[in-house]
Formats: sequence, C-alpha cells, structure tokens
Amino acid sequence: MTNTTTLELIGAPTDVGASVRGAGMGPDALRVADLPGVLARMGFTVRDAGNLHGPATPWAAPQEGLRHLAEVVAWNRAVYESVDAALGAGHTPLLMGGDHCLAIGSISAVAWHARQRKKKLRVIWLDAHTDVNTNTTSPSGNIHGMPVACLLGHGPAALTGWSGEQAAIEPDGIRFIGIRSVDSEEREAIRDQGLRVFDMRHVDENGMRLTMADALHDVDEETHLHVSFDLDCLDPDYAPGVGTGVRGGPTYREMQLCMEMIADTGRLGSLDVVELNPALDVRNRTAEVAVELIESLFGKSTLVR
Ligand code: EXY
Ligand code: MN
Ligand code: MN
Ligand code: MN
Repeated sequence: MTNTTTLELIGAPTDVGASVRGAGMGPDALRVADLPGVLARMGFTVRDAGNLHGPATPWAAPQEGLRHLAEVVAWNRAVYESVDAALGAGHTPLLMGGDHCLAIGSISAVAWHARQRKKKLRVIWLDAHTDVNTNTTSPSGNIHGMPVACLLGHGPAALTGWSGEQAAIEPDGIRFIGIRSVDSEEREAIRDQGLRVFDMRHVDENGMRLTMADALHDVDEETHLHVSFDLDCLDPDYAPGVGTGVRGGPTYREMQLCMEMIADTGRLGSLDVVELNPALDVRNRTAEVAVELIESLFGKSTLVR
C-alpha cells in the first residue's frame, strides 16, 4: 500500500443473507464514522462509489435450506460487478456491507483477477463463525453462514463458479481467525477439507502475535491478500453493533495487533467489512471501532520507534 493507491469504497446496504434486520445500514454508519475522510488523511486517494442497489429483503422462510436465494444472487452480482470494475481500474476495493453473504461476490471477483495476474490468493477470514455451512447443514438457512462453503465450490449452482472455476478458493487458501461458534456439521467440513482454523482457544494459548505470524508466514510478494472482516469477530464488549455476537472474542488491542501484522505484509489487496448493524449499536461505537481497525489494516502505526 502506498499513497498512490486508490481505495474504492463500495456500499452494499442489505441484510439479505441474515435473519436479524439492520446490517443494511452498515455502509452509512461507516461514512458517519468518517471512514472516507480518515483514509484520505492517511494519504490515500479515496473514491466513494456510493451504494449499490438490489432487491428488498423479503423476510421469507428458507426454501430447500436457503433463505432469499434469488435476492442473495442479485446482491452478489452487483457486488461482483463493482469489485471487478475497481480491480480492473487498478484500485483497491473496500466493500462496506451489508451482511457476510456478500463475500461470495467480492471474493469471486478477487479470485478471478488474482488468477489473471498469476497471484496466489490468500483470504484472511476474521469472524466468530466459520461460515462454512451448506443448505443441508445450516441450522438457519441464512446464507451469511454459508459464503466460505460457496467459495470452496460447495454451494448452490447459482452461487458457485463465479470466478471461472468451480471453487474460487482452495482449502489451503484461507485462514480463519477468532472463531468460537461452529455448528456440528461445520466441524466435519473443516476436518474433511483440512481448513486452517485459528480458534479462540488457539489465540488464548498462543497469543495474537504467534497466531498471526503462523497465519501469515507463507504470504510472499506473489500473494494477493484479501481480508474478510466480520465485525462479530471482536468481543461484543468492544463491538456491540452486530446481529450474531458471541462472547469471548479478541479484545480491541488484540484485534489492533492482528490488523497491524496484516498491514506489515504489504500485500493487502482487497477488503470486506461486514455485519455492522447500526440498529443494535451504541452511539455508533462499533462503526468507530471498525474505522480505527481499518486504519491499522491500511498501515497506520502508533509505534514510536
Ligand atoms: N452458524 C450459524 C448459521 O449458519 O446460522 C450462524 C452464522 C452467523 C453468520 C455470521 C456472519 O458470520
Ligand atoms: Mn484510477
Ligand atoms: Mn461471517
Ligand atoms: Mn460472524
């Protein structure tokens, strides 16, 4: 990241993949917390592309284990197109969700570009949840619990294969950080596919520093690093404005270190910030915390040395 980098902010105001309302207000809460201004003051060229448009959330029951499939496809198409356009223009896309189902479109576009440029794609999935359910394993039918499965090629035909290959990412192409809520059949998928999950017990035992050193050790100059940041990764004491919070997450300082270590690789190429739910927040605190963490992710250092 240099200050010749153009950051392209893309708002996707929807809660279509969730069953708790409110994530659709996430993009504007990030703007109210001055995300564009903060990044501009760091020296980046910031282009706020505004908000995408898509169907209203129907609040219907799941069909064949999938809630709102047609609407999830439509929103992800819009996300794919705009992330693809940003990358095509040589910009760094920053997707402001919206719920986490939007990572399907975002990461599919990133995977397509990484393949064209012969880069190795590495996804860092910051989340309380692994989001690796399918329509047959999900307890809820909510597609925000399924984006990783779709990206690995295990989802409905309408949500797989967008990157030009059945799987946008290989099992070895993703690292999960902060995990503490995994459904029983997700556990089997993790084991069967050999996914690298750094859960909260791992963070407790090793600390965030060693955890991130391990997760990032093989990132090299040929790597395109994509961060998919679900705000429920943080402990809800620090980030109350989320729809599916789980106690026992990283503290503010641990999360800062995580972001700083990703920044230190110099390979960050694209970002999703998702699951911010202003309807459940306290005076926009979670949006402000998100902005502070994103600053660190893009290289702001508080070190005096
Ligand atoms: N594992 C649960 C489910 O699939 O319904 C909860 C998923 C919550 C997903 C949030 C966005 O990370
Ligand atoms: Mn340009
Ligand atoms: Mn998630
Ligand atoms: Mn989550």
